[in-house]
Amino acid sequence: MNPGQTALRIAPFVAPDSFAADVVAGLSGHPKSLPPKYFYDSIGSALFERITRLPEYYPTRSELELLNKHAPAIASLFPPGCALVEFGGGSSTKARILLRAATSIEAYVPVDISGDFLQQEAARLRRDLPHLAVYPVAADFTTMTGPPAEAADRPRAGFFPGSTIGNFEPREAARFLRHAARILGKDAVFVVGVDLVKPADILHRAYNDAEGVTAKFNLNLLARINRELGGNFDLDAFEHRAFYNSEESRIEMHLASMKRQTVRVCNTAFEFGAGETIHTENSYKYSIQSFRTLAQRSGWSPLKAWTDSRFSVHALQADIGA
Ligand code: AVI
Repeated sequence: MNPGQTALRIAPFVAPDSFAADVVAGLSGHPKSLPPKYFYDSIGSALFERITRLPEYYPTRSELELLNKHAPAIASLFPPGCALVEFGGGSSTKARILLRAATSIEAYVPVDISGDFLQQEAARLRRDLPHLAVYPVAADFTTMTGPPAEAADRPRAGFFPGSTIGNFEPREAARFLRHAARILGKDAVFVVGVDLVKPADILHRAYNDAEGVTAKFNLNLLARINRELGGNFDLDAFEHRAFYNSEESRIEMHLASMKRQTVRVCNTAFEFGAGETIHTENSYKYSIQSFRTLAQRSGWSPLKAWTDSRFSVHALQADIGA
């Protein structure tokens, strides 16, 4: 997920036995779709890592620059003695920027489904920042019911970088923000990275890179179905498509069938027409104001936003308690 690190962005929402059921349900739908959380097996995570370094994919670079530039201002918002809870914090590259800048942070609590990777990162952090208490929590943060025990007695700040919130439908994003407000508690500060609406050609290039890495990332979903569920997708008979849907303010990714064909997965036959697509991902883009409005409807008051006109980092304050 972050440049300079081994890619291990394991999706935070995957129950191991639901893959087959989700694939069959998604391919049975009209239109066909697959949940984007399944992009992130080890191959998909490595491909995503390559995406973050592509010249056309600006979000990761923009966010790192914003965090580096504004870390002291962001750090000044955190309450003394707080625990920083990172939602999906498998890799701590971005959190480290805040952890180094904010002496107010005494504990770091990354919550991620990928337990092994969390432990490795925690060990590295303990070595690099010996004053910091590091409590990795292997859990699905979307279903976590309260603050992690390790952070329960401290004031809390939250961190959700990467514009991962853009991969939620707006209604799910609102639900997640309310959920985070309950977990972090009254008056908590929440730092959220959000990609901005911008001219379609810049967005188009970011999701249709010249090297074809995003295409490989998208097609890996079909390869994963073949590997893990014994599917027989012919990868040469599907094509990556990504375009900006301006009415919905989102990049849509699809896999288009290049011909009429039948594919078998889990003993079920799925018919594809020529040109029919599987919708694999939405990546919503917000303006500063549209994200603030979403946050305000979801239990948060906007404190400040930093932007380079491509990407934004928002600081929010919780106005509802746990
Ligand atoms: C993880 N997420 C914020 C990325 C995005 O830009 O929506 C996933 C991605 N899909 C294609 N390229 C990158």
